Amino acid sequence: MVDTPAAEPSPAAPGYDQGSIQVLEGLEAVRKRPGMYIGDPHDGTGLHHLVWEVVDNAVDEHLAGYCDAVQVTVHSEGSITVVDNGRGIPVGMHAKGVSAAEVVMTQLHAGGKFNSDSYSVSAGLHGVGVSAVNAVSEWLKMEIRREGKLWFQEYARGVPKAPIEPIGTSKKNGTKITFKPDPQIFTMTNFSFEVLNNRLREISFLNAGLEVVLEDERGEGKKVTHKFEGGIREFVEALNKKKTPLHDSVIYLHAVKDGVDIEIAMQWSDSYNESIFPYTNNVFNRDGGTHLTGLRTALTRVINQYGSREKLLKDLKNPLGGDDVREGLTAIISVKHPDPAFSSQTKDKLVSSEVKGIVESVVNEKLSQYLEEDPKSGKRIVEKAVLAARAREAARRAREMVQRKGVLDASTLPGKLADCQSKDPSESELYIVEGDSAGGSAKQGRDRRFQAILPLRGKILNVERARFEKMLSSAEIGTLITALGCGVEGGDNFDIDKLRYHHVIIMTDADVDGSHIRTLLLTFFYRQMPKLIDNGYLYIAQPPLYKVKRGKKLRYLQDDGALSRFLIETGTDNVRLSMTAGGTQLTGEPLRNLLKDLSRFRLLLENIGHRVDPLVVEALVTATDLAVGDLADKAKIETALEAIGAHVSAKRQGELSARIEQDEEHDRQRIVIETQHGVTRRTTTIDFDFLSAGNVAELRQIHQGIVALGRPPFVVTMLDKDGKPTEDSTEVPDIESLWANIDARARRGLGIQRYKGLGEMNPDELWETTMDPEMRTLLQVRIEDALEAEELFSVLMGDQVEPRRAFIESNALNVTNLDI
Ligand code: 0RA
Repeated sequence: MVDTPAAEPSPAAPGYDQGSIQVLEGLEAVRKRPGMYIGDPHDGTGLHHLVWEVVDNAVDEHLAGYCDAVQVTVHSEGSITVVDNGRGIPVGMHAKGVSAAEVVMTQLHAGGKFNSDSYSVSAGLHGVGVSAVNAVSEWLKMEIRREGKLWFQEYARGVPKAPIEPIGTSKKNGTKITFKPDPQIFTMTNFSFEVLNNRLREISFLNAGLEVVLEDERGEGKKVTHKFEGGIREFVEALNKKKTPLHDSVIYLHAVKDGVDIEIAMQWSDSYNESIFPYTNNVFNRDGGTHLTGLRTALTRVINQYGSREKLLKDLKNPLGGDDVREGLTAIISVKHPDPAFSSQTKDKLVSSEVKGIVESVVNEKLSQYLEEDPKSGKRIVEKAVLAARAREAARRAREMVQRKGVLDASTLPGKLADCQSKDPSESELYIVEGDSAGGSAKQGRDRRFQAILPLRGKILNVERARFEKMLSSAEIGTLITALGCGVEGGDNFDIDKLRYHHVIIMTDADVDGSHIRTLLLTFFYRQMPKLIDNGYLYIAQPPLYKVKRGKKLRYLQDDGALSRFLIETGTDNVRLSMTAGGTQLTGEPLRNLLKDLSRFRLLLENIGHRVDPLVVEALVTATDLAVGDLADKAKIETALEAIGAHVSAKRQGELSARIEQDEEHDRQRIVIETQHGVTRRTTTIDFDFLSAGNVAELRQIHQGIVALGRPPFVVTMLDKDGKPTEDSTEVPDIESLWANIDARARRGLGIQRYKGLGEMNPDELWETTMDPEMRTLLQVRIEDALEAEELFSVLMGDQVEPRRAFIESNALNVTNLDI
């Protein structure tokens, strides 16, 4: 909550008046209803949206011709940095002694006031600007390089801590924003590398020459750079990487007409799918719109014209249809429009009517020209369309055949299906199970009144790459369609009312093969029965990863996180922690919180350790209180260096040397510490950036909590049933050993089994953990956000296998936690 400043002006930001009260009201509105402004704060959409809002501003700078590099860095404690080399947010004084930058950062929709560039994407999905990001950030730090200076300002929950001020000099230009999404607002605070990377890659494809870097400081650390001089041409090449193109070079059309910039890249391959991705101002339009319609209309016309002129259509009774012309086509159409109109706030569909005609005339003219100039490619493209027209005719006949055979209706249920007794879809469930052995256990363990089991053997056909008829002829898919009873989209006879189960549950192993099969099934449903997903009928089962046994008591745990919580829980049960020096004693919840803090401390240090020497950082946060401001003070730096040296040499042998350099931009010193331990040499730079980082602040905060407990050694004492101390008591020398002691205590007498697959569970276990509606966890599959589902899905399916798996593992079409 933001304090109301009306009665008493905040000392940090003097001069509050009517205007600033309105500002606070605006920011407060965002904090109260974050969903309305930045998207759902609980499922990751809102969280990632914060990044897009800032990145979009950088892209605007690029579109205006001032920025060619953007870097996004995910920090390990939950904050994120976006740096660009654009013009920098204007810093001049605006009305009432407030800088323009502060207005941009605190007033909703303020960006446009200072910006008259013609194309803008920063209207964003919800069109609120970076001030919304600021409002929902626990803290935000902003550095602006502009007019020869480096300007700095910091905010807490949208409120400036002090006016913007120049803190150094710089010859560069640009903006750097670091923010920490507020955990009071976001329950989902974990940035997904995949989600960030996919969108950032897409942004760099859509903006030729813009370099976009994503760095992930969590875990082992990752860094990827995207830069495509060829822009959407390279996008199409990437989409077609695993396909066989019919012509070598991607067809590229570009024109600016009536203030609208149109770019189209296309290439036909021997595949059977149409993949046209329409964008407006860098935003994907999942439902297409006037640009897509214009392109389709013109394509059909140009290719028919060219085909008949070249006498390539002689054998056909009818002209080529749109579907024929587009079979195997991969295309990007990217429109930059100064004032586009959309059907909805989420920009699913472009409705600006003039765009259709503009696109048509561009394609009519330029594609005809292309085909004239490259007749070899032209001929191949037409021949492919002719084949498609013939195949379509054959397919119609084939479909009539299969329909007669009954694959598409449920009159004859497949033998592999163990159906349930109920005929009421609303209470019936179908488990699609990987492998016959798990299928066997599921059949024995189920409640046959309402649960049906369909075991699938091996990998189902990859439906993305196959023609409809071929797919139907695959036994596994045919069985599945028959069991579901509702037909498929491509069969023209899909009927959701005929679906026999309202819970269709995919149950696969938690390994690589299992995730691949799950991906293939999701693709199948996504392509052939999207309504099943729309209606919320598709689920993913969540078998547990661990079985934990103590005596006769059994627990099942979902994942590694659950195991570690369980160990803390049991390890602190009936335990008391006390200081020998007297005073503090901890039991129960406070003790558990201490252990959670300790585990967080270790995790943060471990993460930092991938880049710098963690022992130096530990020394910095535990043995000094060096702050950003102290970097201008030689004496304070010397004192801190001594303390760091002492801490490090007390912990291990090795060399340590330090030097002090000048950090011009921030008008401060920078401490560079070189350490050598065994064969590892490391450099740790302690500077403005390092000391302002969120992880250093959090490490310090946790450490202070621990210091407040009192001095080691500690005593861990077991308590009896009545909470009375027993004889069983151990002294631990320091806080690190406390962790080991509790962990060992927790594991004593426990049998921990890690399941490798469903096959390891007997029917009872499978029922109890994964199938019993009272106990199980199910993930509901949703297609909500166009960007994160449809488009990425298609992009990945045509692409390499690895990222495809990773996508499904980390977001499985925006899977949300349903039960429990
Ligand atoms: C307002 C006006 C101008 C640029 C920006 C805002 C701006 C905002 C952000 C946010 C992240 N990076 C950014 N870069 C620029 C126009 C500046 C001018 O006219 O000089």
